[in-house]
Amino acid sequence: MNYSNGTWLNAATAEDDIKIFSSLGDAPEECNLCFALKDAESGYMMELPSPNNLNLSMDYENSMLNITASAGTDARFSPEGCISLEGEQTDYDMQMVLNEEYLVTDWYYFSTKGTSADHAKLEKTESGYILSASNLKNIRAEGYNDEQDCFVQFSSDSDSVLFYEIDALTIGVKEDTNGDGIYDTEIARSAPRKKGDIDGNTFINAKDAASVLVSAANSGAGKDTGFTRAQLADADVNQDDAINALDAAAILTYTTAVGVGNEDLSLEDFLNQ
Ligand SMILES: [Ca+2]
Ligand SMILES: [Ca+2]
Repeated sequence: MNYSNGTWLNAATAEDDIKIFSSLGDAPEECNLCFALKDAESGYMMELPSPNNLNLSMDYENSMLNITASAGTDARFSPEGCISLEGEQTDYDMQMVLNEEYLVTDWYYFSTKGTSADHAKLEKTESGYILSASNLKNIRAEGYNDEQDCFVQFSSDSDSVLFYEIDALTIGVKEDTNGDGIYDTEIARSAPRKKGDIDGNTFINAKDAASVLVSAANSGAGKDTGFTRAQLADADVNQDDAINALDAAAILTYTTAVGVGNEDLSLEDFLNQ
């Protein structure tokens, strides 16, 4: 469990043996606590005595599962493709990277990010990924492979949703409205990616600029950017490989230009003027 290139030095010798070691980095935040596990086909859980920052990875033969949480108390991994988390009003990011023969969609990478949850579970099924959580407000999900990257953001009042593939570029989100276990009602789908449209609602506006500023501030303070890979790509509107106030300013001046009568002006054309 947890990433390390030095696992072979710390091989566990029996199925119930767990070797604990740490990988060394130049700074304290680069030092990982690692666990060498003999039995790589079992589920594993980690319980913490009190809510804490978590960043855990589990390598299975067919998948790499990852959880990050701001206030997690219990994290579980299953080799069947299931990640679950308990915590106290925790923000979370659950990711799955799957080998080709194990895929259920066109995307080998799939992640969901949410906030303020006491429990959350992401499960791979034959029809897609099911996310169950105590709070499904403001959920972001992303799937990608080497060719395409798709991203969807939505809120739901239900207990769980199904993410499924509409086509290789489109994630659909369905609710089970009558609780019969069949996800029947589409509530959101990903839009084609557009630079500057950070929340993916097809409009480029001041809200997108504000989120770029928040993300840049987080990054400057050494925190997670809060953006998915697709959002990071769309946030760098001036394409200088940095996400900062210049990008936010470019979005704002563009929205102003559109607002004063240049409705058909694209962000790309605006920046090239
Ligand atoms: Ca937008
Ligand atoms: Ca930039």
